Amino acid sequence: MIVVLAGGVGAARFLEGLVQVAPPEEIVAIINTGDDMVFHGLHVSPDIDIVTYTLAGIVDESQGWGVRDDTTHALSMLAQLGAETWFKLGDRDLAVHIRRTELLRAGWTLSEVTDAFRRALKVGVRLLPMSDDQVATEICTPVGWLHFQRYLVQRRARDEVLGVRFIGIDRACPAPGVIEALQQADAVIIAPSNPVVSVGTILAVPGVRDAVTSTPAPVVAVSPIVAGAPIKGPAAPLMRAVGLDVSARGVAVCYRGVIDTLIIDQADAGLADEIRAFGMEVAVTDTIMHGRAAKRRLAETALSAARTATRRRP
Ligand code: FO1
Repeated sequence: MIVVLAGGVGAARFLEGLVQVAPPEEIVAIINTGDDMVFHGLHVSPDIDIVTYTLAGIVDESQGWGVRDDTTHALSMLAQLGAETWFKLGDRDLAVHIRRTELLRAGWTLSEVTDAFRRALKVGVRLLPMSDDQVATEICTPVGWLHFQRYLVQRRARDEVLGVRFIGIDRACPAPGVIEALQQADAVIIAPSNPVVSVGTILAVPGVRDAVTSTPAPVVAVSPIVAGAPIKGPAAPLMRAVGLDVSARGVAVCYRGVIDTLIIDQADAGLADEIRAFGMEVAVTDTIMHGRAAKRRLAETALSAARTATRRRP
């Protein structure tokens, strides 16, 4: 079993490669839910949906989120009725949120809903929310604490980042299957997702960091930072805010003691020795996932790094 710690778009693309080289039913993705938010009274789980739609082959690839060729009639009507519509929810996407909210209100857990939806959309990979309990990632800015989606989408990441917190994390339990998957894994791969918010949130769920550090499986991470910049998203100000360098070196510092091997891009090959000195192995490859073949190659590299890894965690 291969267990992947997953945020949104980067993780979804990595998983698209992984399903080309490993049977989907042998892959489990543990997905960040700190980005979840209620819009129009509906529970939206962006990272779960991004991964589900991508693996179902229905994602809007140009955005990385939402459903391909979706329409926005409901959103136009909502705007006319005075609702806030900065978060662009397409009509098909809305159907998912309506059904999710309906099932949650009927007493289903987020894990149960996520599993039902991935089966309905014929996704073979098992998808586990990091927790069934509510956790909200908030960003401290000069205008106050903002929910991650308000910071990223509504205000377009324009505010200075002064800090990050995960509301509800202390009381959150790992979702059923999360700890077991990590304990029984043959390999754990940290996808090229934001190390501070996506992966950082998953690792902050009580019990998860310990399960990753103590798993007998090799733990490999793919750096989402290439040549000093994130491939996508607001990792740079968030990394800086928590005192990390925006570089593959900063990613290594963040994952020190958690991983055995860091996969970095060819553009960062010059940092390899410095990163090895942090107590991890380094594999250098092309990490930019343009196209199906590039995704497959990165997944192959991650699996081969896992096969050859020696335990470097304390
Ligand atoms: N990101 C945006 O930049 N603008 C949007 O309007 C937006 C809508 C949206 C709707 C559903 C969904 O699942 C994701 C959506 N995203 C949007 C992406 C998302 O907010 C972030 O990329 C993730 O939270 C980061 O992982």
